[in-house]
Amino acid sequence: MAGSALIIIDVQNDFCPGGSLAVAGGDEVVPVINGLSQHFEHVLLTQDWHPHHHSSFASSHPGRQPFETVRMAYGEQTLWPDHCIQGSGGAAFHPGLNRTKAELIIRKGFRPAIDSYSAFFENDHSTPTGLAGYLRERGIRDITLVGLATDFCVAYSALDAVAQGFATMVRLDACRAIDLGGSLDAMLGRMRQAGVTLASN
Ligand code: VGL
Ligand code: ZN
Repeated sequence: MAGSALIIIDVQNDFCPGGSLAVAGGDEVVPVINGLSQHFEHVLLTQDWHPHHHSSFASSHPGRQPFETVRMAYGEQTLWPDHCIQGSGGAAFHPGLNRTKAELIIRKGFRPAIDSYSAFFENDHSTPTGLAGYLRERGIRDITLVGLATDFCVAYSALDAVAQGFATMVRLDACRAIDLGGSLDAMLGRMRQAGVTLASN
């Protein structure tokens, strides 16, 4: 489709089976996304890219466990197992993901004190990644989001995308969820409410 972009969120080894923050069936999205890529004029990737001792890691908070929540300067933050360490194999894209067509890789989560789920803004909801400007300057108005995880990085990217005025679709068949304490249903509801088109094929 002309003027439209496929944005592939965090299809990285650590989010796939065997990885440190494995999403159930995470690797199953790879062939689906490879097929979809053929139909888009623009293909972009995001890559979760944390320094060692990142503040979103439970290991950086003595006495805290992964999947607990802490209060940070910018609000509530879920604590995660160490994952997607810059330059590590876990941070690499799934080897089966076809990246030949990708025009841009947006890295996020590289600031030690702040996490970034969304491809557009960090978790303070005000520090931009530059993606909105890139898309606008290239004349891209329609975006389709796929990847990992549905209820975190995909969902927050989709919410920011509609708020930034992009026509936004999430292809759920090309996403898999973490589903932490009902987060999948909650985020599907928020996306629907915000005007994100949720599609399954
Ligand atoms: C993600 C948790 C922590 C994601 C990234 O890609 O959805 N989730 N970092
Ligand atoms: Zn992360």
